[in-house]
Amino acid sequence: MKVLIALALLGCSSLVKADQPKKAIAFLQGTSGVTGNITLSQPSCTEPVFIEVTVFGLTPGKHGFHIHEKGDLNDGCASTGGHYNPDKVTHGAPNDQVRHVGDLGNIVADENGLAKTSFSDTVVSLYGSRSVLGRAFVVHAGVDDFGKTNHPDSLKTGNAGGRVVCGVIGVLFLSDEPEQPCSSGTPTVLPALICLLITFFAVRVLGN
Ligand SMILES: *[C@@H]1O[C@H](CO)[C@@H](O)[C@H](O)[C@H]1NC(C)=O
Ligand SMILES: [Cu+2]
Ligand SMILES: [Zn+2]
Repeated sequence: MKVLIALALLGCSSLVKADQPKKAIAFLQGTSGVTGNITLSQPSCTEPVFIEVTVFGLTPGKHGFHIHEKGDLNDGCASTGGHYNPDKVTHGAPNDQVRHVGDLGNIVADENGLAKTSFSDTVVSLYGSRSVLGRAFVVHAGVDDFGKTNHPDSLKTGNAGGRVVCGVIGVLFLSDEPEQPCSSGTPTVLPALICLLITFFAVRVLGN
């Protein structure tokens, strides 16, 4: 009997579906001589995405850093469209309540032109219909003012100046498993709970 219960518990626990982690990479190249890459990794659709940035050859100082709408590099960074903004709201800082999905603030290059940083973001996602896969990172010549100045472009683009370098966000790792609908955990453990309940009653009936 104990063996049976153990087997049933094992069977039930296998019904808990874990989200498959996803990883993406944008390789930066272009005519400016600025190079580098940006990797994104996200363990599941309810967790923040972790972004690691390495960019070489920038002018020292702050550079606006965004995800733009399109992965179209036909006309270089110019054809990547505006900031990725599915909610049609105004431009902001990464920690603002109101911001474009693509608003990731500034990266800072040191005296050697190297910008190396990593951070988490809870708005950008690699899952679902708002996934940034296939869109493009753009590094700007100037500073993103987070929509907080009087410049006419401030609430649109952060007035971050020209587009220095860009790269399309492509797949680095995707699971072969079909994607689960994004939910905060409960429904994915539901089949396992039902399974446990059935086991519990079966054991009682058999035990009598
Ligand atoms: C990204 O760039 C860094 C720094 O040059 C390098 O160490 C790393 O291997 C690159 N990652 C990929 C996946 O190419
Ligand atoms: Cu931009
Ligand atoms: Zn923006």
